[in-house]
Amino acid sequence: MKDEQTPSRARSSADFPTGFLWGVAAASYQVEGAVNEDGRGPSIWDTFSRTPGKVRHGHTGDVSVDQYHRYPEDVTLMRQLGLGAYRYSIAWPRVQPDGSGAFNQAGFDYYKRLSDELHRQGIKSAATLYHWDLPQALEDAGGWPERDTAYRFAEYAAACFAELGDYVDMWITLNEPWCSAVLGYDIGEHAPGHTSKSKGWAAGHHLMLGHGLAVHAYRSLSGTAGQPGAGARATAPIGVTHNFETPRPATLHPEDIEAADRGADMRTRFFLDPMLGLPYPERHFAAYPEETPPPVLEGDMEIIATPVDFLGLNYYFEPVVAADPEHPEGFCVVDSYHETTDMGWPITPRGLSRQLHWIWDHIGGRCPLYITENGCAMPDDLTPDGMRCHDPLRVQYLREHFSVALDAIEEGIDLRGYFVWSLIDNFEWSLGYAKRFGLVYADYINQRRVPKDSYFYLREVISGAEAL
Ligand code: IFM
Repeated sequence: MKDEQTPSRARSSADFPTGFLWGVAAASYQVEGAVNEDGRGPSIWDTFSRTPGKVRHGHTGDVSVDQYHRYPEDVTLMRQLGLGAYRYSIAWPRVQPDGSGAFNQAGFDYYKRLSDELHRQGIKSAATLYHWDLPQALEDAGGWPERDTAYRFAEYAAACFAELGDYVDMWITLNEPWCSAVLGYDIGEHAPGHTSKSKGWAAGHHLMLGHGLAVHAYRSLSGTAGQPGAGARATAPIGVTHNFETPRPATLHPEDIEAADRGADMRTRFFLDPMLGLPYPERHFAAYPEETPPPVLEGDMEIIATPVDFLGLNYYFEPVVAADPEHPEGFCVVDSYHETTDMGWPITPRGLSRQLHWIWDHIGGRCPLYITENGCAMPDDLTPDGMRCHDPLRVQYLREHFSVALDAIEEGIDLRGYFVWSLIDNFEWSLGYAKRFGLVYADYINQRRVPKDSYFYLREVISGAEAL
């Protein structure tokens, strides 16, 4: 096995297949700001971030990097970087303030302006429909643990396909439904902050049901006058983005190998297996007999299994797990020897290789993959003159992960693109602005953007001038 920190032999972006898509990713609540403008309704993250003690330093996404107003400058930074695509998310409460009923044209218009600007500068528009900002009114009605939220999501998705179908080049239904379900409803670290395992499972099921209904609606677009979606094209590929975990066993003892396998149950199999027509991982539910398993109705699993055009993977690190008889599922996460990022996450580029192979084998190669997020938070600072930001650790992190991605392609995995998280530093959820993931440094006082060394590194990689 290759050492974690050792990059493979030096190659360049020219070694990636023709058409390989280089992009950056971001999410509405993390970058847009303008939370009270042009008819946007409140989301669960507006509520959560205003609740004392939920977000570090009481930070909110009220302004963030103000991309709602400054998107032309940000798109220019993307073009100068040589990017092929921008993966952003549509704020549901911007286009449908209450999550049901009336739509808000001004909200759609913002995403049309953004897409027009991207296209004008030669960049594809990749829209995620749900990156965690549920309209507050839907949460007040029970949120994702309620089945109706899945139907509301499908209705919202159909409206986006109809309005934005001519503007979007790639659709992603959900971003990391594990986070929405588990961090939001089971652990409570994210909005809306509930702590119930049964609610987490119900939320996960309804998120994936909403995903399936949305893909189904997309597939049914006929353009026939009078039908929902009339006039919209349905030619752009559609998929979903997950943050799977495929843990590494701490040792090669059978108990640890079994522990690592169980570590993939909730994080990976729960969200992936139903997409493949397989049942939920029952042994996960069996470990918590006092909880209520997901409320699956007849036909749900078939809807969730509606085929997608691609699968998006967000990869940041590979956890190490060991057997733990005290834990209901028999495993626990243990410390690893790796260096860590500013999030405390181990730097494990070879884990990306293992995950790509795990997923590719598990899905039997049935659709292409994209890395829809990868990147790292580092303790970045501007130089004393305020003109530069040296981030050698991010450059090294990216170099190692790019190289592994290329290895995976050469090993036969159909990986079509790579989106770095993120263009600019932004609101990192419950950690507020304390963590910087950007290729560009954000000065939150004056909204100045300062490209970091990693920005110039990526520019050279994409142009082929720099080895990976
Ligand atoms: O900032 C998040 C993003 O919203 C979802 N994926 C992980 C990123 C870093 O934590």
